[in-house]
Amino acid sequence: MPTTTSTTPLTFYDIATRPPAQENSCSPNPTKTRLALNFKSLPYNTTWVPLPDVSAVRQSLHLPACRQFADGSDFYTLPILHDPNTNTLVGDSFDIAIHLQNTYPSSGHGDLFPPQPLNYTFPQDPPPIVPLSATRDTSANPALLEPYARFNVHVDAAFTAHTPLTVQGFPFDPATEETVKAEFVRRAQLAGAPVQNWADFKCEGEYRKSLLESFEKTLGGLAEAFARDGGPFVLGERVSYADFIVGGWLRMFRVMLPLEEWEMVSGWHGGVFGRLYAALEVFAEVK
Ligand SMILES: N[C@@H](CCC(=O)N[C@@H](CS)C(=O)NCC(=O)O)C(=O)O
Repeated sequence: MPTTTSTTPLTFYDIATRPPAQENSCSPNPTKTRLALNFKSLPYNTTWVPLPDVSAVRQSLHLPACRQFADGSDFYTLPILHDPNTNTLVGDSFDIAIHLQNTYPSSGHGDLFPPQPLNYTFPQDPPPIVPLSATRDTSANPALLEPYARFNVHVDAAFTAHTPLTVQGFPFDPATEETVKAEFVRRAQLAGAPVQNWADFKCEGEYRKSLLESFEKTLGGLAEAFARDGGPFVLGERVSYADFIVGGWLRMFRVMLPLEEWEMVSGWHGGVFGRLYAALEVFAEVK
């Protein structure tokens, strides 16, 4: 049984998508945080931030950027967590999970980081597309936390390589849709991509087919981690932050892929990812 705490509610900053958030919120790194907060059964409120306001909100909290764009300029991101019980602000999903574990070690379902090897490796050198923040503090227990940190980088790389499949399914908040589309085009241009407008992100025909094949193959390597103890989680029946790392990305693909493709993904490799997604539902409540 999860234990409950009498803490003051925390504030969790997530990216606003098309309402209702319960159906459409799907940013992978904030989702990792939501799963961890729900696992810990902590009281919290969500502050939904429109995507064009993320920079201003993060800067108003005096949190440095933990990513950079292709031209080296700062890329301000969410999630952010404010914990009034410790007077702490944390601005990276992995750092947040460590904060929750250190501050509330036995809350909710207990240990987010049980010892496990987590050997999955993305086949190419993972490019630092979605880096961990430089401030992550694994020093409390490097032997325990480094495998999770490494798994986070490799899983991020595996899914990020296949995000062109999702772009056209982005659940835009109608209030900011045009601004956000223009911003995504600007970022792609900074990275040297030959795009002039939103329609140029289309991923269709042979390109889509080959990317789906690559995605299936890539997920095959990751599926092995879940096969070892029979699933649905990496540690069999015991959920851990490793499952939330993958779950954050599965949520994005579930929301953004056409339904028939999501059903394909859920069924690949003996249904490992469909079973994981279903087993994580209990931690996925959007509040
Ligand atoms: N290393 C950071 C990366 C955070 C990140 O990349 N967040 C994305 C959403 S998944 C974001 O805030 N994007 C804002 C934008 O695209 O403007 C973490 O794990 O928290």
